Amino acid sequence: MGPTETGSAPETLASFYRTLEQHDLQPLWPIADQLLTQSPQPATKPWMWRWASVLALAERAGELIAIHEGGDRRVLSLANPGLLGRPFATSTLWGAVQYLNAGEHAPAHRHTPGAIRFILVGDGVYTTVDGDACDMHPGDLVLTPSWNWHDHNSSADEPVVWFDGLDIPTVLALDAVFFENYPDEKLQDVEQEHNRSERLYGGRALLPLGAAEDTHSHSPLLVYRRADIDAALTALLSQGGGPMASLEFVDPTSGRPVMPTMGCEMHRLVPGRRTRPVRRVGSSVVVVYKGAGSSVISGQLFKWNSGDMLAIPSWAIVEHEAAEPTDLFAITDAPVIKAMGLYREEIHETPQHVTRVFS
Ligand code: GTQ
Ligand code: FE2
Repeated sequence: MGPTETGSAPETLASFYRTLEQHDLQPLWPIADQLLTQSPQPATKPWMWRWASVLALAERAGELIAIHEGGDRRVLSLANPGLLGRPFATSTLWGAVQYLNAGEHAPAHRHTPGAIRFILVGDGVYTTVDGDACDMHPGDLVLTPSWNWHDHNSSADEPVVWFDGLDIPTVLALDAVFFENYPDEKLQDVEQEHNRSERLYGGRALLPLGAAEDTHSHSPLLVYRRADIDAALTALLSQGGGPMASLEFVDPTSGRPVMPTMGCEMHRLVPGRRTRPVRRVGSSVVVVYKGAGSSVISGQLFKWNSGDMLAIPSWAIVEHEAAEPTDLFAITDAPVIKAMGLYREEIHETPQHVTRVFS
């Protein structure tokens, strides 16, 4: 027998709900519209971390914290205020600044979360990735994919600073985190000449025979150089004309994203031209590699300069406008969203109304 037209008595319902709770059950009907929202409602807030303050605090960490204190990495993570104190830039992405003093070494370990390094300041560091020493220079991208051993080594006479992007929140949500220190917390032996992956896979459409059929979950090319990135952006921009030329870093053997869980992009903005408002499913973290300008994210204006870092939540409407020649580096969770068949994007015609200014 079904319920009556007038509904069940409030006391009866209240008692029923208590009983459900005691049985570890929850009714859908009171929460349906919070779960199945018309569109994504991210907890991630549009946010910005200013280079000047991040760098000053990283320098302070360089004075106060020895490399071996905690995790063997001197890293400040971007903690999005929307994420309740969790150390994540967005709901799916870890963004951080890593600071290595002159002559320091960060011993080897490996973990299932994958990482990228985008070098910001300084020269004279290499990261050894499963035995392959990858030299790092400003504007280069270096991959340390899932479960690859990695240690960072400085022979510089000044500190080196880079941006770390990892898929930690995603791998955590999937309960797939594993971690292991290298035996005796040492550095890896470097097998041979540096930059092996680059010599084999870099910069040319010429691959070792069979490489394109090899099955691997990430790019075998581990370094992407600033000069190549710059040339690719210049070529793209001269074809498209702007306001923005965008490229994706890919696995040269497959054309796929560099990692299954994280995408890397570079965008060049033409000064004085505003990009069309666009929103996409999936979040990203943007690093202003060089330049100055502003972005409107969900109606909020962010004025940025070189080194500033931004969190862009899923489905937030985004527009950029540079005041001088600008290159934006970004990590995204797009490979996950796309693999799951969840990708959507919307391009809008009219600029957003700015309702707030980030400060
Ligand atoms: O350099 O190995 O930002 O393991 C977070 C976790 C950097 C690293 C991070 C890490 C590393
Ligand atoms: Fe690591």
